[in-house]
Amino acid sequence: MESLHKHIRIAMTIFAVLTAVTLAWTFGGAGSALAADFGSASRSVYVAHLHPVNSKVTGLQTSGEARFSIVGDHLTISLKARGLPPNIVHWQHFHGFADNRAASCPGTAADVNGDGIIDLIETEPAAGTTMVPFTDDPVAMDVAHGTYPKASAAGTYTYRQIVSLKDLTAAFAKASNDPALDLDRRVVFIHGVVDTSKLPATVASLGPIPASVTLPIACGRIERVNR
Ligand SMILES: [Cu+2]
Repeated sequence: MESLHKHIRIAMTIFAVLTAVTLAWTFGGAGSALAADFGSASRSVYVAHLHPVNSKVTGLQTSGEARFSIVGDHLTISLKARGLPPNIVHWQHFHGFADNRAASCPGTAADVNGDGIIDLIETEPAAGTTMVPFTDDPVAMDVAHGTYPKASAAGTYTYRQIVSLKDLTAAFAKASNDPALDLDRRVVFIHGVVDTSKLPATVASLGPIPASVTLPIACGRIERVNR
């Protein structure tokens, strides 16, 4: 009996060791396969270099870079900006045309009423309309009440959100009646000047929203780049 028990113990030990080896091999192998998959997973990257708009109003050269990185269903939206009117919240979105015309940033000719300022409404012939807001929850598509970044006292901010591409595309399709984000046909705008800015009455805005909130201060066309 004693000897049988000993045999069973030995057999169980061998089984346990083999199991551990098999598990290590399986998971190690799976880990490597996952790492290989991740490394080779196609990544699409889109970038917009933002240039100043209405620098006569801000007295600043607002600039920045917006980046859209897609891996699988994850879209990472990041935006770094500097030369912003400090200590205020800045609306930021991509704008474009639902009919898929390519949007572009407005030039000085966009100032059709000649008041020296390119207001939001004057950007529309070149850039289309407000589409996706870069808030703390872009999928909510809440342009007017979403939470946007606030510039530091030094006039900078860094924004970063990771969203489900599928969810954002669905929310966008519903809001814009456009089935695809088509990032490389859009432009990114940053808006907002201090509310004490003396804007003439000719500066138009969206409905009841003050022109100081919607005034464009930087724009950049989104382009697809390699990695
Ligand atoms: Cu906008």
